Amino acid sequence: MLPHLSIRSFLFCWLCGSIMGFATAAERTDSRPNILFIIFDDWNGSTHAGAYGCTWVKTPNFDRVAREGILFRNVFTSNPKCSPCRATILSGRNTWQLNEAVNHNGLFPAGFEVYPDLLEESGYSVGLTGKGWGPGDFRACGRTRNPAGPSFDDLKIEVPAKGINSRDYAGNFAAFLEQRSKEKPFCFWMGFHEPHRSYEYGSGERLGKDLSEIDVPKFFPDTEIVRRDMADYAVEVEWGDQHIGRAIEALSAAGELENTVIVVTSDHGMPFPFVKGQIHEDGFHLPLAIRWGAKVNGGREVLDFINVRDLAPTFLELAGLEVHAQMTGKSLENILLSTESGWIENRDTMLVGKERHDIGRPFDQGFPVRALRNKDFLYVHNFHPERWPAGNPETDFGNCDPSPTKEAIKALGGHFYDLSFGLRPADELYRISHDPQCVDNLANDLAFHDVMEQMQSQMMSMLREEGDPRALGKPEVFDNYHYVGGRTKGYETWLKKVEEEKLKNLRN
Ligand SMILES: [Ca+2]
Repeated sequence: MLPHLSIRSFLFCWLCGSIMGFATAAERTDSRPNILFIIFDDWNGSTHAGAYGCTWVKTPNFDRVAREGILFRNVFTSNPKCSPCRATILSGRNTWQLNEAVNHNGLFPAGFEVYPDLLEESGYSVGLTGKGWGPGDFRACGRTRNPAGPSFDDLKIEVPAKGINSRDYAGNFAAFLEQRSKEKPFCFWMGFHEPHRSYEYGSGERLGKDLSEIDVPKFFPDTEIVRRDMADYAVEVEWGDQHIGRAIEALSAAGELENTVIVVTSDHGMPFPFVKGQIHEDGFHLPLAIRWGAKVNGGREVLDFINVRDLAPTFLELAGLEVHAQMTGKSLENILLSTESGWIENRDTMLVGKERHDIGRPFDQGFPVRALRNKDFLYVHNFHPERWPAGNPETDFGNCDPSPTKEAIKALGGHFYDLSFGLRPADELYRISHDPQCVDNLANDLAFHDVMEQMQSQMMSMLREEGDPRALGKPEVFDNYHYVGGRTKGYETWLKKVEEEKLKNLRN
């Protein structure tokens, strides 16, 4: 469906063009804002950025975007893993509203509209460098290109760094700026591969990180191995941050900085046990900074709860389009154009969840969870507490990336092992205002019984309204969706054993 300009947005664009578009007006007939969307892969940015108070990860360019624009304090992914989070960003829907795209390493159904396509249809030039939507298969359902945008070959644009593993994001973006159609606004997706693993062991110290400055969270043992692993992660974050700076320089050189909405975020928390892929605050709480020249009053901090599904509706509205009817997120336009800080629209409740991530359980089972976060608490419901949250021990906890920290915790056992790899109860309740790292489960504390009951009921009611099959008595759909990723070494042999055991028990 071709989107249409609303009258209000048309006037807004015309005014923007009249007031601000002089730098590019000579070449541009369409003065709608450009959109540069920058996404890190596995960055725990809401704690590991200078703008949020971190001293051992240096992010001067993210901090600049925040300082000259807005720093968002409460931003969440609907599902803390690469493909489902990115599917939410692109489609403006929560992951349980996306059929197969709810799962990691699954398919991206053709029936869901994504904002890069809608902007392109309305006259934008679109482009993509680095990691878009994935891992998964977008072709199986009839798509011919990554939902995050076309390749440079499709665009016939020559760039300095080609291929899926290209790390010269800013160089590629500068080439895009140079060779794109200059009459049109653009929408560009810059997807860093950092700080996803793997890392060069000891690179943090080699590049000057002082291990004594690392802030080790409560859910890890405070050891040299963990500190070194976190220092190595920090230098990967800093690589991405440099590319934010270079992208801003390229925009400035092209005369497009004033009229570009720059958005910087991440898909979920760091690739360490207890965090990536897990429903804990560090897993799903994201960084977000948005700069838009003089249009957005700088130096502001917003406390409203933002879901990454709010981005697609925002981009459409800023481009003067109606928000697509499929999108369940809510545009941030009013928040961006407000001059206030703090709570602006009193958005103070958020749903989070997951189904299947990486395999490591028998019969491709996921670890289904739904959670509700409000100002003070996080309530988590694990629908299958008998399953292993990070994957089965027999397949080396396949939903947790291999790392020195993972090995250290496995070797140590005990409390830290249980936190990262052990079975979890059906219900968890964390008082985020007192326990932001989610290490003290209050679900069995009678003092919080009423809070938990109220949140449980509110969560299920919200999920039913959203049409979540998990809340509507049809949970079987999720584990039946295709899995297109690889399996842990030894999985097939182990699965055979599990099946033999099952048959034996049936005969007995
Ligand atoms: Ca990721």
